[in-house]
Amino acid sequence: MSEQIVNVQENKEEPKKRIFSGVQPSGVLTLGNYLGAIKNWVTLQDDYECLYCVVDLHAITVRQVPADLRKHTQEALALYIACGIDPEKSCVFVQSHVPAHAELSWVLGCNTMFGELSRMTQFKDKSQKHADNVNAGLFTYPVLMAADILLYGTDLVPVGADQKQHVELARDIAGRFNGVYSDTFTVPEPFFVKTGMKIYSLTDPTKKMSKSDPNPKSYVSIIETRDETIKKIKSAVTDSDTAVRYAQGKDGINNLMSIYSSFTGKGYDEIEREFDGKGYGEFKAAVGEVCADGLESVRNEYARLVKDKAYLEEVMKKGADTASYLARKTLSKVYRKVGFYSVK
Ligand code: ATP
Ligand code: LTN
Repeated sequence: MSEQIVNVQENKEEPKKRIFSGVQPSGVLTLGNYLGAIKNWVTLQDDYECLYCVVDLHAITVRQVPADLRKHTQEALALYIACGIDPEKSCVFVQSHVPAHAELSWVLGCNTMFGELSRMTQFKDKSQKHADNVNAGLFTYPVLMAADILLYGTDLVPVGADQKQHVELARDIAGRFNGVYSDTFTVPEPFFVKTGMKIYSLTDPTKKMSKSDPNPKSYVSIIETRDETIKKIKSAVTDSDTAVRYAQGKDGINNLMSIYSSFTGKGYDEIEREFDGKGYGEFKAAVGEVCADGLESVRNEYARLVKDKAYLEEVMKKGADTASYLARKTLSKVYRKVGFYSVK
């Protein structure tokens, strides 16, 4: 493949740092994914060389309905673009389209200790949640994630706090491999764009808002209708107090204040003043409005894009070409270093 068709490549004069991140197509993306991840990815595109992946290989660590997985993969890609990721600036692709992820994952797995993987809290959480399907993939999930990151010489990995342990493991694996086989991988840094940006479930505000939650009332989907969003926020679980205040024990209100703040840019003091003497009903209606308004352009753009399958597939193909080119270079180096026999 020629260098010209690769839009993400090492710029020899002014090297930009490289970023890699991904979301699993395990459901319809939520307000949590938007505010906690994708919205931040958009702002990084000009200053970094970004690769944004739809990590479908990771998604099958939990049982998926095949037709839904296919649909959610296409939807996730359309949503990345609808949220403002520009495929001309960033490499947008689907993980299973680049076989090097699975290939590197095997080699890295042979350089990762059982004990290290046993300590991963996401494995412990997910194996409790899916006790009937504690499969080997769920256990080796972080190795595949390390492969995603290390294949591209990634400098920074923008993720939510829940993924910090996985990025640290990727660093440990890279460091160990470099020690044994000589310098091969860039050791990545986790990159938390906005601390505290965690959105909680609307039905249980002590739990993270999650796209795989079986109760759709617990999350705001980025693409549901305006009325649905307003209705869900209106019925969000709060407390028996009446004052709109950010305080300990008021998880539901704190969560709504954080959502309101993200869309309006207002601080908590200002929000408290704005709703002084007004009840929860009025506050919830206002949060619903700003949230529905804030997502409107994404919704509209998504509705247009999702119908354009030809365009989405073109983006997928171009992204996979770019990513494959970069990934192959790393994989060949790794294969050589570990001693795999190569024939010209
Ligand atoms: P699942 O429900 O399948 O476990 P999820 O909705 O929790 O998935 P992921 O695909 O695991 O989402 O995460 C994608 C990105 O979105 C990660 O960077 C993660 O930190 C971020 N993210 C997910 N949920 C939230 C949330 N509620 N608040 C803030 N960020 C979130
Ligand atoms: N495990 C991540 C998704 C993910 C990822 C990655 C994020 C898979 N591979 C590489 C950053 C870099 C999650 O569940 N949020």
